[in-house]
Amino acid sequence: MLRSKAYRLFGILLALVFITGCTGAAEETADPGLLLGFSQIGSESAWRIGNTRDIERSAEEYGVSLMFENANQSQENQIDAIRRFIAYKVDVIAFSPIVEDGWDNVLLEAKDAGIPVILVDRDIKTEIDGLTTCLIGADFYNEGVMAAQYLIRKADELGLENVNIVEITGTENSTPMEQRQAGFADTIADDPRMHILESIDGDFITSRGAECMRYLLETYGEDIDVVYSHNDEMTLGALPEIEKTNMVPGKDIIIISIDAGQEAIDVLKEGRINCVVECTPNLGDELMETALRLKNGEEVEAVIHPVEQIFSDEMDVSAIEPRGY
Ligand code: GZL
Repeated sequence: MLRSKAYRLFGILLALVFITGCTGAAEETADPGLLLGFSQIGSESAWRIGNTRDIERSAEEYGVSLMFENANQSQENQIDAIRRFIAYKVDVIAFSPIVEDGWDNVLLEAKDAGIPVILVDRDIKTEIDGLTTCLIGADFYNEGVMAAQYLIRKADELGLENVNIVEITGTENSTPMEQRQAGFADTIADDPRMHILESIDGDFITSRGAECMRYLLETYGEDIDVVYSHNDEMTLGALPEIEKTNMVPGKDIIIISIDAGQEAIDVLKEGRINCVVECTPNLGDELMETALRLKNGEEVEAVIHPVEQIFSDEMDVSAIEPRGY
């Protein structure tokens, strides 16, 4: 009796060792995890730097191996980076396209290589279906709408009968530039008080924002009632140019910006600008979760928009929490 029990126990132990051994072997060949290639536009703004920081943080937290390349504002560098990701056989490619056109060839190469592509932040224009799987980024059109809705409320509050607007736009042919411009223009279109004197390309950078503001002040001077700037860097470049005149920004000229980085919130609190629409750079977690779903062969949403808010002189700005970018 005892002998048969011993044999049974031995058999069970042997089976356990075998299963564990097999499982151990399975673990050794387990999925090494996701390898994600990401091409970033550059480091042109606090928003962009915050976006990069959040993607790196999220990759670390999700255990994703990140191949990160900074294109320094060059579409050619982004295309080269995507080709390197293809050659390296990454699991998923993600990128923030600096402009909307010119991606078909390289994305067809990624498609032929069987590598799914995620758009982060900005979109592309193409006639070819299936080049990308998902767009994770802000609803830029709505940001333009929110900016215009604030201006309409402000004009009502001040009893303005005529509102002359100058617009400093982001990079021409980029999604945020085109949609922020369209959302704003469509929203003021039926308001007879609103007139856009001129729109000028500030390329999302501080120095160009200053140059644009200098030109606009020389051209329109005290006729300017509103500056609508597509991002904080250009706004922060424009402010000192206005302050060289006898006009006070935030009082004589209504200033509306977009991104809501810390520096913009600081000048909002100082009363030097009147409104800043949030465009969150924190897209890392949505990117990692979507990339992991694609690697596992799961369906993903076509568009993922983060929730965004507006900060303005209509609220207690002293209560605005630190922005983190
Ligand atoms: C918006 C992003 C824009 C920011 C700018 O999602 O594409 O690019 O508004 C940045 O600050 O340069």
